[in-house]
Amino acid sequence: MSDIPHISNWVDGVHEASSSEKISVVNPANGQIIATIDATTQDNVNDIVRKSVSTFKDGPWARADASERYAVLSKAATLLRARIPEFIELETRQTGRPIREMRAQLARVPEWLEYFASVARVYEGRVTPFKGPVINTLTRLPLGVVAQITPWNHPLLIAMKKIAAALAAGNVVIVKPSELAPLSVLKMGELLKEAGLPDGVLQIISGYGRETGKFLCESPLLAKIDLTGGILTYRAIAPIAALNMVPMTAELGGKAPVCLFPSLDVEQAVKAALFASFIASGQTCVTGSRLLVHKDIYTDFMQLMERRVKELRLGDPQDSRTQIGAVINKASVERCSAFVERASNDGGKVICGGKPATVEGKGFFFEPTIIETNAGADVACNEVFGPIIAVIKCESEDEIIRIANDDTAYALGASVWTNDFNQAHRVAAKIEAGIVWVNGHHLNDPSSPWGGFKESGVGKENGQEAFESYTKLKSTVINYGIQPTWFDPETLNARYG
Ligand code: TXE
Repeated sequence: MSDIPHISNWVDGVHEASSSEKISVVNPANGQIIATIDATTQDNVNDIVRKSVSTFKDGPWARADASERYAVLSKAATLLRARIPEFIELETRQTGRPIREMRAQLARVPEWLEYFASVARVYEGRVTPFKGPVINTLTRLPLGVVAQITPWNHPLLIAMKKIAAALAAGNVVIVKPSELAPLSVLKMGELLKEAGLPDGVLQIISGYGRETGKFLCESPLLAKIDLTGGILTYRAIAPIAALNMVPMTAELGGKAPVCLFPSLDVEQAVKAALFASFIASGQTCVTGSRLLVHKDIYTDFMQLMERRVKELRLGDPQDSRTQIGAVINKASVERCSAFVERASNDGGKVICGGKPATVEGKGFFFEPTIIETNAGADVACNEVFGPIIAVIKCESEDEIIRIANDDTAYALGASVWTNDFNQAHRVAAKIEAGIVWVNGHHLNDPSSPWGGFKESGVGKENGQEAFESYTKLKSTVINYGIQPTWFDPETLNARYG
C-alpha cells in the first residue's frame, strides 16, 4: 500500500469514501507527490448540490441568530490561529512559495474569520423614508447554496476570504479548491465543525476545473458563484451562470503598474519595485509586473535594480533564507520561457534572469527576470503570472498615467510611489484600477474591498461589499394607517402606490 495520504472530499461533516479516480498533488519545489485527492464525478457533484439545498432550507444555519454565527466564526478563528504553524508548512509544500512569505500571510488569515464574524454581529438593516403612515424595512437574507472556485496561488487566504463572508451571511457553501494546491482548504471542514458549524453547511470537493468545477458551476440550483481564477475560466462559466440567472463575483487577472517618480531616492524606488514584483514569484493577481519609471531616475534605477534582482536568493522554499521559491508547475515554467522569447522578438532586452532553474536538480523554478521593453509589447500588456517583469522608461507623469490606464485590458491593482504629496493624490485619482496603493503595494485587509475593473473581474471580495454580495435584500412595506379606498364609489385623493 502506498504511504501517500489520500484526502477525500468533506461532505455533510465527514470525509467521504474516496472517489475511484484520484488526482496527485505535487510539491513544485521537488516534483514529489505529497497527497492524492478525489476527482469528483458529475453524479456526485449533483448529489452534493441537492443535499446542500436541503441543508440550506431545513438546516439551522440560515436561520441562526447573528450572535450564533459570530460565536462559531470567532471560535474558528481561534482554532485556526493555534494551528497556523502546521498550515505554514503545508502551504509552503503544496505551492512552492518561500516559507517566510507563508509565515507572514497565514498569520493574518484568522482575521478574515474575525472580521466577517463581527460584520454578521453588527450588521444593521435600514428603514427608508417612505411617504405616509408606512414603515419600510430593508433586511438582508442569505442567498442559498453558493459555489466557490478557488486558485492555487494563495490557497488558504483566498478560500477563507470567500468562506468567511458567505458563512457570516448564513449561506451553505460548496468550495472547489484548485486541484494543484487543495490540501489546506480540505482541512477547513474539520476545523469549522470543531468550532460548531452544523454538518453540511461547508462542503469541500476536489477535482479538475474542467470537470468537477464545470459540473458544479453548471448547476441551476446554485444561488451564486464566486471565482478567483483566469479569464478563460470566467468565460467558460459565465454564459451558463447567466442562463441560470446565477450571479457571479469574479477576481481574475491583473497587470499592475508600479509608477515610480523622481522625488523618490533610487534605493527607495528599487525596494518598492522588488516588493511589488517578486512576492510569490510574481504569481499573484496584483503582481507589479509593469515598472513605469520616470526618465529622471531611470539610469540609476536600472543599475541598482539589476544588481538587487541578481542577488535574490532562489532556493528551497522551506529554507527561511529563500526569497524566490518555485512556480506552480512545469507548464508555468514553459509559459515563462515563451514570454521571454516573445519579449526578445518584440525588441525587449533581458536585463537579468530569463531562464528556467532547478534546486539540486529538481523542481519548477524560473529566474527572477527583468526585461526592458516598450509599453505595447506583449510582456508589458499581458499577464505572465511568473517572475518576469517589464520595465518601461517614461518621459513624464502624463505618460505614466496613460500607459498605466491604456495599454492593458486589466485594471486590478496599481501603485504610485512618490514623495510629492500633490503628485500622489493627482496620479492616484487618475489611475483606473480597483485598488490603488500610494507608497505601498500588496496591502490587504479584510475590511478593504478587493476586486478589479475591466477584464480583472466583477464584484468585490472583503469588506461590507463582500458580505452584502452574499445576501439578498428584502423590502418589507408595513402600512399602519392607509385604508384601501381606491374603488369606493366616491374617492378623493386616494393613493394606490
Ligand atoms: O487558473 P484556473 P490556472 C490567472 C493567471 C494564470 C491563469 C491560469 O493569469 O496564469 O489564470 O491559471 C477552476 N469551470 N489566475 O489555470 O484554471 C480550477 O480548477 C469551473 C489569476 O491555474 O482559472 C481552479 O479551482 N472551474 C488568479 C480555479 O478554477 C474551473 C489565480 C482557478 O484555476 C474551470 C489563478 C471550469 N471550466 C490564476 N476551469 C488570481 N486572480 O489570483 C478551471 N477551473
